[in-house]
Amino acid sequence: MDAKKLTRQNKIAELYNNPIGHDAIEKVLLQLGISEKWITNPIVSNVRLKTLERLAGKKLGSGFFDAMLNLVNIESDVPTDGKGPITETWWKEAVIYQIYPRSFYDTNGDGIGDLRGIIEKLDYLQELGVNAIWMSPIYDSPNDDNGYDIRDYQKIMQEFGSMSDFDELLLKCHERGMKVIMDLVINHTSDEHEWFQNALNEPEGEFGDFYFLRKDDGKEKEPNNWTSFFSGSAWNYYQEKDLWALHLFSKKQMDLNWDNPKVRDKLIEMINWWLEKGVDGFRMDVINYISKTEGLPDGDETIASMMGYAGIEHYYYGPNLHKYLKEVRAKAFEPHGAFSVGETPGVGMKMSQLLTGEERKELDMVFSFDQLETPGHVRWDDYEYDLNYYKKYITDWMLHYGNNCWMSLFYNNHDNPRMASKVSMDKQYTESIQILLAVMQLTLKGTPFIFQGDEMGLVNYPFKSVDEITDVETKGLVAELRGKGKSEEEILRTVLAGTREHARILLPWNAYPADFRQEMRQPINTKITNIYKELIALRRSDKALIYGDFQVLDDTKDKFTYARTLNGTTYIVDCNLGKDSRKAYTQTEGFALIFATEAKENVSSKLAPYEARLYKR
Ligand code: ISL
Ligand code: CA
Repeated sequence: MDAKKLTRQNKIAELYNNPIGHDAIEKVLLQLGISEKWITNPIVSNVRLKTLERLAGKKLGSGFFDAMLNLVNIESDVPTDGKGPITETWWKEAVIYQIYPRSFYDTNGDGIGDLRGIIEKLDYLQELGVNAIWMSPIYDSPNDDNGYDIRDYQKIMQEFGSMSDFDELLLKCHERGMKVIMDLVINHTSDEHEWFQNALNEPEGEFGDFYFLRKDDGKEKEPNNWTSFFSGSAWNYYQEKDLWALHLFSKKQMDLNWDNPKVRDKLIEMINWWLEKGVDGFRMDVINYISKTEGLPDGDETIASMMGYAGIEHYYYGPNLHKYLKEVRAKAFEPHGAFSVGETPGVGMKMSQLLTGEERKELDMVFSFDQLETPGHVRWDDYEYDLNYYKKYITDWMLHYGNNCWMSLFYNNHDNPRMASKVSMDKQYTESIQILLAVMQLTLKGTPFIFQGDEMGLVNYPFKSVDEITDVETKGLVAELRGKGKSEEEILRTVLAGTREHARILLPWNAYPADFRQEMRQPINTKITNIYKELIALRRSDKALIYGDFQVLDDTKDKFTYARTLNGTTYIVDCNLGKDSRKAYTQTEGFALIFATEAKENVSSKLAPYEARLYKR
């Protein structure tokens, strides 16, 4: 079905009913912390866009409306109803474990995790019960962004080991029935990649058009106003060449020009090379950013101030995104039956349906990030995450995403602080929160992605100073805040709230030499590990927990009680998402209590703070 083209004559309601308009408005509301009730109120929804433009005047500016309409009108498709049967595949049934190799397990004492470390821990992972691993990048890289800046796609990072270590790892995973998912960073390469070096040296040559290189206009001014996610302008100036190059991330992560078919050919060739080695799939880094509006126009200032970054409306759901994804799928993934999960910041549910609908042949799944902060908050805010928001978010997706789409279930990753710490820093609740999160992750509908260390009960690390942090994103932010004259105390608070470094501390395996960065080790909570084992085994033993229907039984404040049902088997999951005790679900006659946060014999008619129980019939 085709989407209707919209103009300023249309009403707010019509914009909101358009799938892309819907997601864009929701994103803005979420960012501003405004309830969607505001937009569905008839007084507001009946207003024509041109009237809103006049009323809002300078506040929104006409560029804002142009940007919204452009975004909406480049999408000609609408999602299907998704009411057909669910197709069964291995990646829907898998429990995937994310490894951040640098901090997973170090076997040679240089302080850096390595491939041999992963090989040595395969028994551990198998015992845990996970049947797929996703490894953050292990390719050759100067490590400006810990491997997300790739210098050579077909070489292993020296600190991590060699290609023969990799081959052994792949083989040993497959011997254990475990799938291997690689990280594919193809929105950008390192500035040290030979393509970029060639492009700089010979801008008129074959590689000149592999990136976004722009001649200076004589004023040493950036070609547009786009900003980088790692602070400052998204353009780097190469004085000796008098050229600017685009980088949405660090100055050493240069955006590839996907509009050049040779770029796509080279990347597809490389992907096929890995697939032929036998890897089972890819997690695709910021894959929704690969197509940019032609001519790279300035970003709208209103959107920039709402979102914190200028230019995103020109690439987060770009004009050729679907086309490029279909091409990669058809020429690489499809012939190998490989799995793909896209990392897609900023993309909402309708956009995700258009990216992952099984009939569309683009991606298998996406990571959508709007669940990670409550409305009105950004990662750097020091606040307590209210799980009632997660309940609302996840319920909406599970009920409306459609049977032709499949969700990823995750709470954190290598880019985020640990969710358990975000919910509460109060130690008396930590363990219960961790158990609660595990119960939900392994009983909700979708594919769970466990982040390394979650199963050990790890929490955020209490950094004492910003100097302890090596991450390029955090360093950029610290410099920016200092420039704005913020106090060191305030800066540390911001960093502690949001830094990615929390997720990147070396895992505290017992086998380290005693003196090795002792101060950073947290004790492993084996109770949590055992609970993960139990729940993973349970999930893998019963398709009701995978494909089963999802139904909400109680979603009053702090309560999240739901059922999963398939072919006569029903599970009831009864959760308390808050700090006060709550009435436990009572309609459990005929059900057996199969899991509880508290010892099973102690369960009462009340759920303790953050308690979770699981029943089966
Ligand atoms: O910068 C953001 C907005 O605050 C993030 O949402 C960002 O877009 C997202 O974290 C992208 O992450 C991925 O690409 C980065 C890399 O540094 C991350 O580690 C990776 O997960 C650049 O490759
Ligand atoms: Ca090492």
